[in-house]
Amino acid sequence: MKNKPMVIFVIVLLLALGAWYYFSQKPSTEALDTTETQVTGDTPSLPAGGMETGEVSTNDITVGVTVGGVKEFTVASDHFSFVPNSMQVKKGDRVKITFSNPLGTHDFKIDEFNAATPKLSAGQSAVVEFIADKAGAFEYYCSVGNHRAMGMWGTLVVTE
Ligand SMILES: [Cu+2]
Repeated sequence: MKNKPMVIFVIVLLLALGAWYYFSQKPSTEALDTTETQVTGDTPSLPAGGMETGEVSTNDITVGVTVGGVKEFTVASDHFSFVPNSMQVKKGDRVKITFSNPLGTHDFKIDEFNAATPKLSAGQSAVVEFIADKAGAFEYYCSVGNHRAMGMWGTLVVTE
């Protein structure tokens, strides 16, 4: 078996080339490592003013998405709070709010605009739509039990 060392040499050479090829590709695979923050229903509840994910902007005011002239928001109950807990629109805007309720029994109300969902059970969602025809800061809240007193409210700011 005279050429056995030659076979081993070729195998080692191929392995070395393979390793070199693998490691030379590595920088491009690492670039895929930047995972984005997912917005899910189970973000832990934080005291007012802490969220930095998804729709909630860094200054904690959510301005919504404008679709066909309508300002659209999605608000979720999160234990005894709303996420987001602050929204902003302009006077005269038509506002559409989808309230989703993953857990417990809750509703969503803004008295000043006669906007209210029915009381929702876990897993339900409902939509309210109204025209923000006056400027100011208005509280939205849950009217179930003492939820509002427990902190289940937020602020809709209507600017001029
Ligand atoms: Cu509630």
